[in-house]
Amino acid sequence: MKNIFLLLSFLFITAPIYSQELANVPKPFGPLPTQKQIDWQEMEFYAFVHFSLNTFTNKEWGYGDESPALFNPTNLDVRQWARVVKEAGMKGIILVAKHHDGFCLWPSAYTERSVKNSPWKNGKGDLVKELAAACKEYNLKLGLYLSPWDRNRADYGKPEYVTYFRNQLKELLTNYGDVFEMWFDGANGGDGYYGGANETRKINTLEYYNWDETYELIYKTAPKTLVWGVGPSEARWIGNEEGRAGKTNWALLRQKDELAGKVHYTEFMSGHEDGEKWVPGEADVSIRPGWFYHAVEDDKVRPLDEMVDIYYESIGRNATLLLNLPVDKRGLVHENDEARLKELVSTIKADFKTELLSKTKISADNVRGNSTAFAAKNTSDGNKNTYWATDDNVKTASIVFEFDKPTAINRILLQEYIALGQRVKAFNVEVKIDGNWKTVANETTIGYKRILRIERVTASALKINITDSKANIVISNIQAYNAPTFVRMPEIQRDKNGDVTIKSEDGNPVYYSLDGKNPMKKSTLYKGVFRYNKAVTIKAIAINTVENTSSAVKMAKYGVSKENWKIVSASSGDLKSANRIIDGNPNSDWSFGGESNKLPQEIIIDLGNTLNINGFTYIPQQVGNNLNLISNYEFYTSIDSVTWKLQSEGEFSNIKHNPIEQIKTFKKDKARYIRFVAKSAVGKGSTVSIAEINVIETQ
Ligand code: FUL
Repeated sequence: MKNIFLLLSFLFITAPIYSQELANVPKPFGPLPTQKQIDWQEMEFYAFVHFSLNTFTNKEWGYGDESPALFNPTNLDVRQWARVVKEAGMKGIILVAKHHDGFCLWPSAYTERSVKNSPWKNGKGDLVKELAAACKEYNLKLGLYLSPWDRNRADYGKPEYVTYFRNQLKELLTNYGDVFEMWFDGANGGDGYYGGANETRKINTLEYYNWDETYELIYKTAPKTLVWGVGPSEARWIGNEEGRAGKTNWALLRQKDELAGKVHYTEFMSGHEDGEKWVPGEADVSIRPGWFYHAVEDDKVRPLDEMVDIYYESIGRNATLLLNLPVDKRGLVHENDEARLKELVSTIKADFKTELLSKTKISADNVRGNSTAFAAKNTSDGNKNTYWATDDNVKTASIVFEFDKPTAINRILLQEYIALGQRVKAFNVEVKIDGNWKTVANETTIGYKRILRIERVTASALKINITDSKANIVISNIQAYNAPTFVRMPEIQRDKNGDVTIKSEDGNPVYYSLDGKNPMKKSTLYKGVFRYNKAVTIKAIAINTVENTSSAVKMAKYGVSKENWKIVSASSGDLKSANRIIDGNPNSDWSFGGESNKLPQEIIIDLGNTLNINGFTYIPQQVGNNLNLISNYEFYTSIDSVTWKLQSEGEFSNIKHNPIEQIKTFKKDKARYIRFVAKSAVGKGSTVSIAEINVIETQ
């Protein structure tokens, strides 16, 4: 009885205060996220797995005619994938259930092109099911990728294929428990097997799939699933396959324009300030250059420096990070990839070890209704549902954090309370040093999360000035850290003659080795350009002498230098500048073809000596916006430049969105001359460009 009385009096006294504050809650502004989108955004970091027939055929895109019998992992262990992902703090795994070649990792009732016709588990396996179970065990969410493009199906391009596609969608969304994200890749149309037709088929993606209807089906079947990619999706591609969002990054998109084909994908990096829908960005990137596993990339796992930058430029720029781990032929995440992931995670953990603002004195020059419910200190209470808010129409305001004593900081993390919309258009950061305010950052959007890396300063106070906002300010979290100094790896370059230059940040001393062993401080100190024209693996580290810390090891692998190489002829283009394709510098390129020189076009190079080679690499143009990329090629060798032998031909798959070094291998042969033919280009034009051509030498 007494308790009831107490409760009633409590309600009576407190209710008016709460209702007043509730009534004063800032009004939502602009397009808003759904709860599903908020939950998804809070996942922040999750994995992608590309593992299919391509893993066994060593391709990035299958043509569609590969036999399911090739799918034969020797040691497949999805629990290993889940463990690696869990240990990295990622929250889920998106599995490529069907890539462009049409092979299905689950025994689909609608096709024979699946695991059921592979030797794996005698055709009794179901990889999607196994992974769903492993995700459950490790408390990870499962997502699935179903390629709309199918280079195998005879009916691709006809209405029947859309029915097939939807049937498969239903299978995936009903048989494997909750699917947190459904991934529809944009690559669609082109040449393929198509049931033996071996032809080029183009479709209008937006019309062909009737996405409105397809989405209805998805939501009816699986309302918890967030749909990514093409159609009226709930999350967008970030516009590159490098995992980098724009510094300015709105979670909004003019999706109507996009669906009308009026938005170029490069706009996805920043979204649209005036977008009419909440369509946040997801940054996808592979831990290696390719999406599928290729043994030649075992030593090309992205360096730690790059991985750390990716983290800060995706999660730190209001995007989620979808990191691909290409499972190898055994059916495991490769140890090199796991090791790099561990390095990344320990770097990030160290960066965010001790939060520095929660013990400061916090004040703001405007607090909504002067109410504690919206106080400045809410940005530092560890509660994601409380926030600092300003009065209506107050779109500029400052929040100040005063330290007890001067404190070193170099990371600042900010979060808007996105349930009420994304508002901030511009802000800057000031620090107080020896009594004077100094501006250390000038930025634009915040969104769900923004992390700034600034030069380390020792400050007695920190001030964030919101200088422009779409509506009043609503910020839920502000933190600061003092991350350990990250020593960046040195850059290694070797030119045509074999002259090696190594550069480091801030002139940090560099130690290197030429014997493949990891360099240490006892290794050779780099004192300036040196010549090394034989085949070599150069490894180098930079040392921060103040803190006595080292960078990660930078590795550069070279064949015999190109000092004896000569351009013999080219079917078009300026011959003199063609030397740029053998100058050892991937940032200089040369173009040929063009309006009056339709493809195919070719170039012949004299290697100066007869070499044993078993492959070549083509580095496409790296610098610029509209890269002139070769999509199909032929590669010949000759000893006398009279008789030529075709060593390799085919496509540079996915080069448009991932213009990485293309590595093609073939059976060892002697070659003095090489002839590289550009058969077709990405896009409409016929100008093609080469940054560098290399050969792979062997004994
Ligand atoms: C691309 C695809 O074409 C690649 O093969 C890969 O699946 C990547 C994630 O998306 O557009």
